[in-house]
Amino acid sequence: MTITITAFEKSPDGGKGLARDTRVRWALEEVGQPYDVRYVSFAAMKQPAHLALHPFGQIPTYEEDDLVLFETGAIVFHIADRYPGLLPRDSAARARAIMWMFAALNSIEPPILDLTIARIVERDQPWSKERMPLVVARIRERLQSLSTRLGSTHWLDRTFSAGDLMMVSVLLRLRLPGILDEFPNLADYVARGEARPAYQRAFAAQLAVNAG
Ligand code: GTB
Repeated sequence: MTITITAFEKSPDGGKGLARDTRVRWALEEVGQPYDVRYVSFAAMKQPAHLALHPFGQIPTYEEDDLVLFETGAIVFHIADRYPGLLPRDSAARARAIMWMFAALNSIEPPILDLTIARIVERDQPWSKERMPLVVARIRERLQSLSTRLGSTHWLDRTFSAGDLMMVSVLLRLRLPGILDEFPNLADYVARGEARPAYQRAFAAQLAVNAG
């Protein structure tokens, strides 16, 4: 059984690990599964061969025997479900870890994505400057709630899980705009995630391709 994922031929972030293949690499490293990577250009992503794997013409995708998946939530959940290491055995704790995965993707990532859109796609719109404080305020509101819930604990629900993997992956994007540092316990939480050997291996693997 070979696992193959797709990733940018050259990520626009130059190897900061912000493209979404990093979270899939991280999950595979956590569970100790080797994987191959097929690198695709922006043009190739919109061609029929890739669209057959990913209807929206994006990365990452995940192939394992006959199974083809897209959407990092589904991919990381599949990895966590199939291989031990990312979901607790206790069924209530497992349900909570899955809840945190959804929280990362449904409640935290959307306002963060909105900021990316505001800063890049909508930058030249006449209303862009005026809208920005609202966009940032929505992120701060969510981070404040998350920060309060996390408190001084290391992980969202006692032990590291796929929920933390997804939450850290989502929060990482806020380091550059400086918003993450406004919440010291969240900044420490992200640093704890990044310090994990599995994350380090995932980061190094994508850096080797994207640096420069
Ligand atoms: N919901 C999907 C998932 O979670 O899998 C979203 C997938 C997605 O947005 N993929 C992006 C993509 O393929 C790459 S990760 N974009 C190309 C396209 O749509 O044509 C998003 C991303 C890209 C670049 C940076 N960066 O350079 O900092 C960060 C994140």
